[in-house]
Amino acid sequence: VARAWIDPKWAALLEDWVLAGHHGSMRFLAETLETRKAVSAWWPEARSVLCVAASYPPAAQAPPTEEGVWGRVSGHACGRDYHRAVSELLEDAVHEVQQLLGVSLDHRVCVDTAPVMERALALSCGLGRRGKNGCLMVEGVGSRVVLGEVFFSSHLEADPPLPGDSCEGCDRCVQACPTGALLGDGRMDAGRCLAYLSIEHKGLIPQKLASAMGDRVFGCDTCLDVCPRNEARRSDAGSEASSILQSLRPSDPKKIEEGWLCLTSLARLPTGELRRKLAPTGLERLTPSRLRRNLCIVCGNTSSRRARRVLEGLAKSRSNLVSRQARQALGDSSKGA
Ligand code: B12
Ligand code: SF4
Ligand code: SF4
Repeated sequence: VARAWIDPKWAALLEDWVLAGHHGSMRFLAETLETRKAVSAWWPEARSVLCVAASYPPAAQAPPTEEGVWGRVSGHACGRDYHRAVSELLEDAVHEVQQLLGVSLDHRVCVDTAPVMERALALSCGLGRRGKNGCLMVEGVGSRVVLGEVFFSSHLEADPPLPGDSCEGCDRCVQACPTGALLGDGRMDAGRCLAYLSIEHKGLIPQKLASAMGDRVFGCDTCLDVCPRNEARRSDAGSEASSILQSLRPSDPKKIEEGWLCLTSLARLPTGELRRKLAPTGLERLTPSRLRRNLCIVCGNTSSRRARRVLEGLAKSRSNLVSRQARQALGDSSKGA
């Protein structure tokens, strides 16, 4: 449990980060800066916050053996959309407590759904420590967790932050980042981060960064995959692991659960069907044209005739973004001819 209060050192850090332009084109971060710096600016009555971390297993590292061009999906986006899944869990928990106590609690649930510094709140009550990859690391669990909060207008006793540094001389994530986005002290230049480019960025992705995307079609897990603190969960890859999010996953769409999307099949889907297929998952956040843009990039990074045929089709897309990204990828991929 944390106080509904952002430590001024984290508020200042966020402000400096935005002023330095490290937020890339995520304008919503600059526009909500003042609100993020103080919980009271978002909800003046908030006094306490229950902070939770929901773990998820890593996505399968190898693509399925079936034929096709496969795109890698980050673990946090496999299966059911975590924003909805964790919000429902938290609402259910509050409901149960209210029933037990026979009271009505004035509260608000947030799972990446409100302009608050979720990592700062989790750090302040000792839910975990900060890694050099910027992520909150939970003792014995690692950083493959998503965060959620229940804000209350009542006072609850707050927990203290954890002492110590969990990185202890390690800098594997900083070295492994394919684009050098991690600055080494917990900060990142989001404009260079593949998670940002594939999920948040709306425009064309320049060829140098597109090449670095490799087979990633949604998000990037490299700085989580190399972290020794995440080793305990590595053997769970692609299995029916007993994590909170895994237990909430529906059986459809199967391949997204395993962490891979068949791009050759997706490329053939009309927009309406594409939307329907992705609606229950975290990939819903991508518009069909941004998903097709990412698909072009992965196909461009794949040396196969099949990938080239997909690109030739998408080069004729009515979406300016998709056709430009496809043409850029074709220009770069004489390799597949
Ligand atoms: C914008 C955003 C992004 C951006 C920018 C990420 C970033 N590092 O700032 C992009 C699109 C790149 C992104 C990527 C990912 N994201 Co994101 N993202 C957010 C969002 C909406 C805001 C984060 C923010 O304000 N960033 C600005 C920085 C300055 O603030 P901060 O991260 O809170 O800063 C803390 C630490 O990074 C650290 N720190 C940062 N800089 C420095 C510098 C110094 C000197 C020190 C001492 C400390 C320090 O301390 C700060 C204390 O709060 C949050 C949700 C939320 N509302 O908080 C989710 C959130 C941070 N993302 C999340 C996830 C899961 C991811 C990905 C793993 C998804 C993926 N696999 O593709 C990647 C991870 C990339 C990474 N290494 O951070 C989770 C993180 C869970 C965790 N274990 O920490 C969050 C909390 C969403 C959630 N509810 O679960 N994300
Ligand atoms: S998510 Fe990928 S690109 Fe972004 S900082 Fe981590 S390793 Fe680098
Ligand atoms: S890889 Fe090493 S430096 Fe990076 S977060 Fe994990 S322990 Fe810290």
